Amino acid sequence: MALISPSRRLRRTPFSEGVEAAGVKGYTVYNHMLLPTVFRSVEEDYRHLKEAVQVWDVACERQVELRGPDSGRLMQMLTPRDLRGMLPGQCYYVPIVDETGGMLNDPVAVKLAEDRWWISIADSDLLMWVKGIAYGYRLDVLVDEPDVSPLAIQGPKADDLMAAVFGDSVRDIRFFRFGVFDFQGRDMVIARSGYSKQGGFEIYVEGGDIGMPLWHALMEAGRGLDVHAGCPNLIERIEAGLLSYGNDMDRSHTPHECGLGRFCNTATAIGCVGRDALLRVAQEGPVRQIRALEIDGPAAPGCDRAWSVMAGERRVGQVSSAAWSPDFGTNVAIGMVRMTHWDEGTELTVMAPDGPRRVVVRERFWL
Ligand code: THG
Repeated sequence: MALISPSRRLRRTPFSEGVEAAGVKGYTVYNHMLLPTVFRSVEEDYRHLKEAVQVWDVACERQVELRGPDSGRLMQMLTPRDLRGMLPGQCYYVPIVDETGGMLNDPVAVKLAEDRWWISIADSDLLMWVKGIAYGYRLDVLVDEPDVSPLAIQGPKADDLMAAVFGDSVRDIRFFRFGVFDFQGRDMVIARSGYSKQGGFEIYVEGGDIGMPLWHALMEAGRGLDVHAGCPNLIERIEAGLLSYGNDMDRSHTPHECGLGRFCNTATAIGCVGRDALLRVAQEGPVRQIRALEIDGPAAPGCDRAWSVMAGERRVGQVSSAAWSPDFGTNVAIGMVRMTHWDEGTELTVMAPDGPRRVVVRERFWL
């Protein structure tokens, strides 16, 4: 593939210098920002992620900040997940839907205080939708993108690395909770979360100037832990069933079709703009849904367009992400399958770019 041309529109991050020094080999664009995709090779990165610890530049997980007395009300307008029980110090994975119940984004909401939230967004311009709603409803809230850049520490040795830099108390952070920790006199929000199933943390780095000092401190402290620069890993995230907005779902899908029904409480999410639409579709339940899929044959090529899934002559779904899994010894994939063919063990045919292959519907890869 040709090189990607740098420009001001394609934003660098506070950690780009470290990423480049670590020998990044590939990037994608995410929220108009560079997101590394490969360091050594996708398979080597995968193995290392499962055995050691990695530092990920995920600054592209931009924050939409809500500040002011109406921020809680605005947050609830955006999502069908009931936020009434959510306390400051908690993070929630929240589907964000439009007035038709279509998925606009699937961010992590971080409740900093009753009147202050960060929405840690996936790859869509959510800021504009949120600003539009705040303005249209005359809400008393400021909506902006602050200078906050997440840095993820992922892998089985993440606790040891974090404890070396921030002290042993980081070990006490519970899943999807955060605490505030000091680094060189600066407050850092640190959550136990991240886009892998290997465990770890996300540091919300406020102020680009402190990015490289923190990067160096982590690399220095992690020498004995085999720390390496890494990035969200395609193979591991498919095995883990973590969805990728824009790849696995978009505005044409409801949260239920995305398998995100467990993050919806539509009946009690009073104020959610997509509530009526979702209540209507939730009556019958979805007729297509995200599934884990196993694709036969040798390592499949990258999925850069939807691959049709067929039952004989009939199109019954599509594959949206696929990768060879060394640990499972097969191609793992994520796709959307019609209800008539979505049961565990159903055998179908996927039209991969190099020809048709057998594909089997799986409940999930993990467990
Ligand atoms: N962390 C933060 N921001 C993000 C991501 C992240 N923004 C972009 C993108 N990732 C958003 N998408 C996801 C998808 C899955 C999860 C988080 C963000 C996730 N899901 C777990 C699961 O499905 O098993 C846990 C969900 C739960 O139990 O609450 O972690 O990674 N800051």
